[in-house]
Amino acid sequence: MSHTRENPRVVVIGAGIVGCSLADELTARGWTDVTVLEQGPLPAPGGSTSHAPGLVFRTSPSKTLAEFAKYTVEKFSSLQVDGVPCFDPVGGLELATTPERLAELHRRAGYAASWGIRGEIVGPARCKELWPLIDESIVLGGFHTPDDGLARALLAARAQMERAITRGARFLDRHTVTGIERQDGRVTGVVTDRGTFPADHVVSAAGFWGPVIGRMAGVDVPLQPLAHQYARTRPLPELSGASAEATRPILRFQDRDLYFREHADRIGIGSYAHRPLPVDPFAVLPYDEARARDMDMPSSYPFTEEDWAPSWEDCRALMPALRASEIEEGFNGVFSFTPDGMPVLGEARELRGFWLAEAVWVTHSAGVAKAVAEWMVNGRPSLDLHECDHTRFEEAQRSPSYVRERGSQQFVEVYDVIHPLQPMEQPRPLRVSPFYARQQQLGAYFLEGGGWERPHWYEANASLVDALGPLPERDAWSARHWSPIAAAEARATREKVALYDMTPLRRLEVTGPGALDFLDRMTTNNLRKKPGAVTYTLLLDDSGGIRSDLTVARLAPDRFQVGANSPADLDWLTRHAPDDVQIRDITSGTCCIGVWGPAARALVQPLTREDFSHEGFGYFRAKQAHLGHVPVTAMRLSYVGELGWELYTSADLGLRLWDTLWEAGQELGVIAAGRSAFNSLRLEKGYRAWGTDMTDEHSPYEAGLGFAVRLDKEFTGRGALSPDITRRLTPLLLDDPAAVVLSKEPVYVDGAPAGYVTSASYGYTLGRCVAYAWLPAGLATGTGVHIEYFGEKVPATVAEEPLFDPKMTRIRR
Ligand code: FAD
Ligand code: THG
Repeated sequence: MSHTRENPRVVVIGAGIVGCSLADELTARGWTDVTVLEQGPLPAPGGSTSHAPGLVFRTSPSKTLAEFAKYTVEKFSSLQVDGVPCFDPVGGLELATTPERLAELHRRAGYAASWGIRGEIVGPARCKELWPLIDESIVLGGFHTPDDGLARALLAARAQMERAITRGARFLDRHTVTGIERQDGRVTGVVTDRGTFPADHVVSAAGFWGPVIGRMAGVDVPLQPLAHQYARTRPLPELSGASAEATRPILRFQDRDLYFREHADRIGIGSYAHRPLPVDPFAVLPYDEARARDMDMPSSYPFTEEDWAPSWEDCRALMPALRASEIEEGFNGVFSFTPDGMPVLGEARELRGFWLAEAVWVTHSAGVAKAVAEWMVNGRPSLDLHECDHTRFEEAQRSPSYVRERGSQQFVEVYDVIHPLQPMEQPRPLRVSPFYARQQQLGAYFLEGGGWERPHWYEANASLVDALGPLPERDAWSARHWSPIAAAEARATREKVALYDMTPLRRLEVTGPGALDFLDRMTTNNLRKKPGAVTYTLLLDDSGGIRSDLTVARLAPDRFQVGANSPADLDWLTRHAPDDVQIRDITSGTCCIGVWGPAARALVQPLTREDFSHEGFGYFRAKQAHLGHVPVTAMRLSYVGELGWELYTSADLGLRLWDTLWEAGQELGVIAAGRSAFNSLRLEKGYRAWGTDMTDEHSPYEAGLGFAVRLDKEFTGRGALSPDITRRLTPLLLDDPAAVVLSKEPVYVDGAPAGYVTSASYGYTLGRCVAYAWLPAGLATGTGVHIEYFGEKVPATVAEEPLFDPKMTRIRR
């Protein structure tokens, strides 16, 4: 097979910053047969890179994006063209003019500390010192990041292109890709207006043209191009004599959706304040036609004055010197927005050998290129990319209207203060479980995840709050998308019984004569058990990183139900499955209720002839049963750490199942409970959430999941495992019973940042906030640490797991 050859033929589509960087990273790894095809003229072919002002702010709530940006800065700092460096470390400054923004800047300072980015909160006087043109009387404070700065995007593209060429790459401009050739589900070549290029791997680095290239390949590229305004002032007398391109930090004024940089004696200003201006990528003009119509380039549309006017007033309020100035030139420049604001990366599900490196900012470009090159060459990137993997989107999140609506919303929200639990507003509701009508009747407070409406608590339980006694007061931020009702629901689950809608939990059906061997080889735990067994097991990659944690129920000799996490699990298993194994995602056609609490057995047993006693239906066992009229698959396990079952049935019978359980539970005091209580209960039990607490960057031993690894069998990733660890997913309890943190806050050991919080929730049973954090291994139980929350140092103590019910007496009875 040609694609497995030592030096495979790679065609990269697009010579923007991403394509150039990718050619450099691939050739650096020994893949030197790289052809970059570009429709426009080099070195400024007319895509988004050709007019990017190149601001690089590295801080992000996403660790992965921060890592991409750190690498970009590091790499561009080492590159120059004709003596001009490709990165200018002028620093970054974000301004707050409202108390909410100042709080947000503290939070951002926390992300920076968590991800290893230098930065500090500064007062208005220091802001003025850093940017003398601002009116500091409207500024409450700023976040200064001295190592951020300006990327010279076109120069960096050129430097990387030239280096790639010295290693054997070729760049062909004025070649427009018109088709993708394929055979037997694999890409074989790229068709252009000037001939066909055979290829073993093809990468779409076509920027906002991604959907156009995608259509040629039969591959979904969920991004929406939108125009964004950028303008330059006339020369300002205040800046006259400036010889350098820029000396002051790149500047953000998020309260007005604006950013600023110097262009010698002019100021460049970008705005996200205007209405979304979506662009149809299929209707973008070719380079020469755009030029003929007086456009600078295909990605640059005429400046719409009316959209700019309010922002110009905001600019002048911030920088009074601008009152005497004017805009000299401006344009509406196009780039990509995705439904969740993250890039779209990875090998296409639909076509082997066809890769995506799409929706990438200049800021993240080199980091993305490195990760994609590693992925192609080594089979695996060295960073956790699950937030960027194109397989993350659910079927329901791939429609063009979804991508357009969500992409536009990302534009609108780009600088907004977003709470970690804040749900999207549109399109909703998209996916609902069969119990939706009942949930509405009970006053469910819905948040959204994966397109699903998910109850976080039910107003119907408000009357239970009084009996709890006083709860600690919450600050305004942690009180958002939270209710004391969650505490009451947690209590009711520990003391009585509650129904949890587990429908969004991903379910795969794996069948066929090879199913057992396949699942056993793919995962870490022993699956060679009789039908009726359920096993908690891990999916590792070749390097021993955790791709997912699963429950595998053997329902029949050749039929398994797998409880999984993201859509990437389906993709990963499907990719590796032999011909005698079939894998089907059954989530949408089925539903699930978790019935948990000490009274769970008393609720369920009278409804069925099957034996649901402890002896007759052991922990981590599965059975088929009828509950009233409803056939269910029951599994005795519980993510909340209480006695009970997950009950699965087909979607059509879901409502009937809910009503049956609800009626039977009335005399037991059954309630419906939501995810807020659920998350609290699972953290008290120490049950990890994949993607949040651990990813493929972590080994099972680091994550505290060594108990699910059986070294006496063969499985993917086994050879790379080592029990020696340097970091550990560490349980913390906050010392002050009234304190809370949320997630991603930095953790300080001996006064220095040593790690970050992954998940946190108030533990209502424990009377303390529980936080899990990645910290150096070997911190003894009882060690005191600090978690930084809004700039405050909150004391916490390393705890011993499990924090709740260590003897499992509540589950195994
Ligand atoms: P592009 O640069 O668009 O490259 C894609 C290339 O593919 C193009 O050259 C195109 O001609 C080529 N191509 C497309 N179709 C075909 C085909 N069929 N055949 C052959 N070639 C094809 N980012 C930041 O990080 N910081 C900023 O401050 C910043 N400011 C911005 C300001 C504005 C006004 C705009 C518009 C964008 C800004 N961005 C910024 C975003 C950034 O510019 C883009 O995200 C980035 O340049 C995308 O790079 P790319 O290589 O993916 O795409
Ligand atoms: N239910 C089902 N499948 C799932 C989940 C679920 N798959 C994905 C995700 N959630 C997996 N996560 C967990 C985490 C912990 C447990 C179950 C699923 C659990 N652990 C026990 C423990 O750690 O003590 C038992 C482990 C064992 O006995 O091996 O219960 O919620 N269906």
